[in-house]
Amino acid sequence: MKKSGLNLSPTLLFLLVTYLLASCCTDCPLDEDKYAKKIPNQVVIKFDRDLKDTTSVTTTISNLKKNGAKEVYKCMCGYDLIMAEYPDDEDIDLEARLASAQGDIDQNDLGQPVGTAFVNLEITMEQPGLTLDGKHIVRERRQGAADRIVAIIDSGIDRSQELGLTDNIWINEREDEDGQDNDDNCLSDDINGFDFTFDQSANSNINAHGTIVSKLIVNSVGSPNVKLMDLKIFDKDGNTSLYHAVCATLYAKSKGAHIINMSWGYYAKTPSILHVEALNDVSRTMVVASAGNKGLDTDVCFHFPSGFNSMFYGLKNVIGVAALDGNNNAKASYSNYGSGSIQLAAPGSHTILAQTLAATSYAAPIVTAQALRHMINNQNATPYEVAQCMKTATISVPNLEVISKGKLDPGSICP
Ligand SMILES: [Ca+2]
Ligand SMILES: [Ca+2]
Repeated sequence: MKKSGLNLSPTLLFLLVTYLLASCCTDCPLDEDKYAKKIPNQVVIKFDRDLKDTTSVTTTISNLKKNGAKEVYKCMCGYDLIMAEYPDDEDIDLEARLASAQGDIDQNDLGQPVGTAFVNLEITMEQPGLTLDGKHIVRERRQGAADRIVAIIDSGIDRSQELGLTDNIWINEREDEDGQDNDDNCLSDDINGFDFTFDQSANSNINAHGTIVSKLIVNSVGSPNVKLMDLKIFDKDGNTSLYHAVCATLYAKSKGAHIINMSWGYYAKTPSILHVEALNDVSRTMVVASAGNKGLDTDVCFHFPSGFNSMFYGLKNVIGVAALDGNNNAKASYSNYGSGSIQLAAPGSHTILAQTLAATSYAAPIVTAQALRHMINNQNATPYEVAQCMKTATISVPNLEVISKGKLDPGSICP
């Protein structure tokens, strides 16, 4: 099998990219305040070993609390991320806090820190969508070998019967609805997925964005073999953090998702290496990400995760998706684009749940749906193979400034 992912270590690549960007002459017209902001009172720590090493973790959490952290959150067991939150009104220089957190990490036998500290970033959804509220856990159906799992990292999925998604909800068969963690991943009742922002069972959806994304996928594929894993990270106002997005990404990997749909993103001069490493960690999973809706060239105004497939980052499992206009013959005026950063375009205008909506958020699910069709039709195809095929199996569109120079081909056969 062809090897995916990076040849350089993510850290080396990040340093190289940072150097290249700093020495370049990019001129993005975006206001600085539109870039993802650091969350000043939060530090994310990535261990060099997973959290099953309880002695080290317990010591570290205890050290962090002794040194001023008001709360320490664990991503989940089996992975290596925690987030320390400090009092809101604490006025500490961020770099000093990072150094302090790093210094507090338990030392290994060589006297070296056993982890790395990162800033956390705010992520705000560009298209919050309408309001829904569905509190239903689906636990009746059982999965089959032909099923293909798509993780919806978004604002939650409404599982009200009338929305018609219940047959397509993924079920964690090792978890019961009993308030306990039955499958030993340190998350209680993660039956259909998990709500990482509120650290609870994913059973509510206040912001309809994730439901619309899910409905577009299910309607487009029309197969009971599509299973939606509900990984909720956004609150009702469309806000989350990179830490929650990374935790959800790692969860999708841990439960065998074939595709991750990310109909969101953030602008940054350079992305967090924490994010680069997380997507490199899921290099065998296909990631479909929306390009963003500011009509910008993301070759100069960098947008992530949609831009991670660019030559700078080279994460080949990622497909960035621009939106076509209502006629599907040209890029929509609102859609971001990039000859070196966004892979292809797909229909972005849809009438769904009695609303006419247009955004790159709703173009990405059309690509995800096509990938699911390929994987259901060809059970031997790996997500990575399907992703590589779909990147170039496009229909050419004049003047379309994306890597493939084309739009999604609904008649393509991949791989
Ligand atoms: Ca669990
Ligand atoms: Ca349980």
